[in-house]
Amino acid sequence: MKSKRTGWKLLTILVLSYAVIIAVSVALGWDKFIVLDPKGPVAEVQQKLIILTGLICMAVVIPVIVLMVYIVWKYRDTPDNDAPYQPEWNDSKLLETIWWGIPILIIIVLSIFTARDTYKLAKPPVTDSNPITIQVTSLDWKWLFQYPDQKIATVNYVQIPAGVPIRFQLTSDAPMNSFWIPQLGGQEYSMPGMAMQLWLQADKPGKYFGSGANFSGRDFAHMQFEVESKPQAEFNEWVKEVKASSPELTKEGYTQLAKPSTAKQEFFSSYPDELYTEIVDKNGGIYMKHSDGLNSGSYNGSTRP
Ligand SMILES: [Cu+2]
Repeated sequence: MKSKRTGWKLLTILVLSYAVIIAVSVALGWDKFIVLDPKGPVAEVQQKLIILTGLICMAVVIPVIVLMVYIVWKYRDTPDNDAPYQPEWNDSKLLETIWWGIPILIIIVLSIFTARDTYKLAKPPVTDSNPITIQVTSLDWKWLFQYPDQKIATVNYVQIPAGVPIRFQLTSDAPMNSFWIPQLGGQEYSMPGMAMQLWLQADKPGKYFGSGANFSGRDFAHMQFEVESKPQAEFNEWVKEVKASSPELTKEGYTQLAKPSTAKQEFFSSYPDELYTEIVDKNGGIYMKHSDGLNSGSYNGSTRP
């Protein structure tokens, strides 16, 4: 009798603790779940997919938890328990069908929606504006951004025009990392010798958090960058200002920058031509291009920027 009461006490404490943890994190930190606070079309599609996946998973999680409690209670070891005892029972076509059928259905539904969105997001978001390209290199332990159309470069800061699709090209001149701006969309790997492509867009002006999402050594935790989305006119002004007031990034300057260290935000009025392709080529020179659909991924270097 005594152990039974202890069991209930333990269960009550457990349930209450979970309730407190959930209540506190919702009250204090709901707005910090930036993955669920999309600010552009790519992140919006992905948020819907995350929510759909979460809801479908509930079709498994909730029955499993309910059944677990029910079975523990029903077959509990007390003298007056009249639950059937069937040691020879070993087969049920009905149960087999249920517990294989539900997961198969879930996988089919998730595959359809995931494939649909993956193909959709490999293409630029649909807008009236022309996309711009930004070339991103992850270094030990900082991010370099080059603007091939504007011919400026920045470190740990990237400004983008609002409402314009951005074609990020990603590579690494250090251990691989992962480029992530949670409110604009999911992460994509940056790898030495390979140029990956990631379309993102911010709908409105604003500041967004960006970071490396793949461990890459000692100061990995400092590989954060600021993303600022501005109206097109202000973006153009900013480009002019950087061109007028910032130093050049020279070859020597890049060599210094690439050395392992952390960095503050930096701005450069120009950079060596072909710096990006040299970084990709010296490590292998593979250019992935997804903009015409997934099948055009290329391993032969024929789809250079
Ligand atoms: Cu790769």
